[in-house]
Amino acid sequence: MKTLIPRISRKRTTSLPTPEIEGLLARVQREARATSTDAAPAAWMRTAARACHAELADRLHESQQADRISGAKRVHYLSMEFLMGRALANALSALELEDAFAQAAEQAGLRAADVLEREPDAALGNGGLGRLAACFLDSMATLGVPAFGYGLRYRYGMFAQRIQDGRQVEAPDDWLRLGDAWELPRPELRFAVGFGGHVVGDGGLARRWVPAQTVQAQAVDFIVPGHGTRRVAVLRQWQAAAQQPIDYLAFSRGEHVAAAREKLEAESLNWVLYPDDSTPAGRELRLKQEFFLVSASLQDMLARHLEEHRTLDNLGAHACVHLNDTHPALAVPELMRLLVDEHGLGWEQAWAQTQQVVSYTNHTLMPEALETWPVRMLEQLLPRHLEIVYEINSRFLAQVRARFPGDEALVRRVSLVDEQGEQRVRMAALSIVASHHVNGVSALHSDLMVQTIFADYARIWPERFCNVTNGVTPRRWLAQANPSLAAVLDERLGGPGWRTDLGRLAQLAPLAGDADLQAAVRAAKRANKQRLATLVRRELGLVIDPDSLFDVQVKRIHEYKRQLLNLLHVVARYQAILAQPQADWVPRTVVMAGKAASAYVAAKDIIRLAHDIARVVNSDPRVGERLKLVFLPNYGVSLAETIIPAADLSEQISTAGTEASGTGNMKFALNGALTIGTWDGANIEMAQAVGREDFFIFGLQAEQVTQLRELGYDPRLHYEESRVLRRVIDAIAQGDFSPGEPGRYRALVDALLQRDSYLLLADFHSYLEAQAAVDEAFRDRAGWDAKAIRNIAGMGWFSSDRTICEYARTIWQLPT
Ligand code: NBG
Repeated sequence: MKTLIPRISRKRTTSLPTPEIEGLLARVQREARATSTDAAPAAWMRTAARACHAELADRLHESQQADRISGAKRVHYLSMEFLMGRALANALSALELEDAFAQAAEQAGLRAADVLEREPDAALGNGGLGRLAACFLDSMATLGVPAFGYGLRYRYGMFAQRIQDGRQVEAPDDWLRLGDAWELPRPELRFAVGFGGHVVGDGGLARRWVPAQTVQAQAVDFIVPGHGTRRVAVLRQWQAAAQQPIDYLAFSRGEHVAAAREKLEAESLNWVLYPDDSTPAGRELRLKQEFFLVSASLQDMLARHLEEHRTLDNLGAHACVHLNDTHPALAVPELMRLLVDEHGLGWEQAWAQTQQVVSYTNHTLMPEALETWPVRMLEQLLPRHLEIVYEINSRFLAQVRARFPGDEALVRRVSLVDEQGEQRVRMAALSIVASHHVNGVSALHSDLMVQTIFADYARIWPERFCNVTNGVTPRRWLAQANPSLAAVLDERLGGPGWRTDLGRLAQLAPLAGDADLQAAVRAAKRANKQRLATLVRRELGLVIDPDSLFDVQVKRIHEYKRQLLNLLHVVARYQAILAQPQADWVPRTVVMAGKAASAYVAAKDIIRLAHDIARVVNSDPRVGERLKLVFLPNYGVSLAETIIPAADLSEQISTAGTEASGTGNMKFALNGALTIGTWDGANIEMAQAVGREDFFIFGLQAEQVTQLRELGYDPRLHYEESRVLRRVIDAIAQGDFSPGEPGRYRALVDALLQRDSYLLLADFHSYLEAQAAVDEAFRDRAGWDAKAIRNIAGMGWFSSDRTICEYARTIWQLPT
């Protein structure tokens, strides 16, 4: 049989038999040929996705079969967000088909990259928390941890960000418009989820909830391939559907819209991620989403457990339920309800099982992010759950009173119900009380967590709290995003094994001075910078110099992450260049990207300011190539995959004590960027792993931040003392960057001078000094390359494989 598929020697032995690969690629070619040239890359993308998916579905079946037979303990990772990004490149890589695919595409006159780019991102998350969940699924599959991710199938994920006249405009992200070849519908997995109604009972602890409204939860699976293994994990996403698709009677009366009311109401649960919660309707929808996720997931888990074990007495020995932040905390009362009311367990027995299965990760210390729900709202939407929360609370508070007699202030602080003002249920408290382990996501964050927000609980249960520092998957964030560097590593580390054993990167450290290695790493970086420059030119029509220092800050826009501090530096540098045009400047391209929450005014002002500064700086002929500022719209996983490998410098500049961990910081260093950062989150552990000499650390440390705030911080002092700072702030305040509207940044500047809640002014000079040190280091190319290599070498520990091993051992207590 004549085939168009070239015979390729793959570096690793593939687990797919050759005829299947050929069949897969032949099918792609056949279908793609049948379409017009214009549609060819998109057709290739969809066909390749379908073909990979068929293979992954077989592997899913195998993995699940194996777990059933072995009676394995499974992890159920509940998360409102999974920021998966694109799937095809990852699947091809897991199936070891990348080279074959690229060559076949080439034969058809296409570039593989153009085909892969046609896939829309599954942007079902906001930022770090959602992307962490995605990295975890990749690692669980790769390590063979039996795992289900549970999430919602958002119809429109995170909004798409457009920039109009320098301002963020949100648009729905219609990522499913072409259908999704990766979805595996599971029509047999349907569960009813109730809302509202009332509770009936006879005074006993088991009662019966009679919901006023019921929707169907329908499972749709997304298969997550493991790398170097046939194992896969599954992300099970719930789709809500009405009990009855249409109201037939209403329809017959000609009331067509009314006939679809129930359907619309049910489906609205799946429309968007995080609906705007500034309105009561928005908040209620969010609460419904959270409950919908946990109820469907737990019913699915219990049904499987019963099928395999016939009893729920041993649930804790076979199941872990992990709460990714408090968003799925309703899992606690829902599991209790299912066990007590539906399955007839006694309260104590049910509570013992619940405590054996539940664990919880906290992802932020920001007090405003600690979730609470009004009792009134729970009463209406989830009356039985509120009763259960009260029962858990009264038993818990009785324990507290017994152990700390007379300390009513403590009782008030730790109660699951906040009684100050409108009564509200504290979701973190609910999660902690039910969990066997509660972890933070970096060493500093976990320490601060038990010293501050959870201090009282840590006093009651010190043994419950622990740390598991975050990590990222090297498959997506190095092997796939940075093939040039990956090739260098394959050569220097004796093959591709580092992809699943990232600790091997340490072997590079002694080679940091090797001129050949330096040249290879530098060439890879140069190619990535060129790729980014091409993208910037295409997107923004702006020419940037790939030989300038690429200084990058990409992440959600938030005041605590201090993108504004970055901008203050850009303005200071701009003014300095104008003042000393003859000085020997290291040319810089500052790249920023990130989305602001739609109701977050200050964050949106920062985006606008970045655009105003960029317009002035980039068009000033006196500056020329010495400084450029670029804001790339619509930041997401795919854009990150292009930007991060191209960075020379990674900006991780949060106020110390505010960034729980960061994971972008790890991705940058892994790709050979040097970090300018504060002593915060995982920056600390990274600096320790790499060596402080190869890190640009600046600013106040967390303790100093606390002290300064206690003493009373006055930002004006810094403004008055520093001429440089004054000129920067005055320029913004008087409209140098917004000449048509000088008062545009009044609010931003006032907030800085009056409160400066995140201590930008206090850290400004230290930041400028660190930036000057960066320039100096960059002048010495060999020295810089050596630092970059030592950064890469130090990142082995920051693989999410290591993170998942720690969770598996210490928290989930899986057999090793
Ligand atoms: C974020 C933190 C990051 C951290 C990620 C993942 C939330 C609530 N928190 O610092 O801000 O890296 O979680 O743990 O999104």
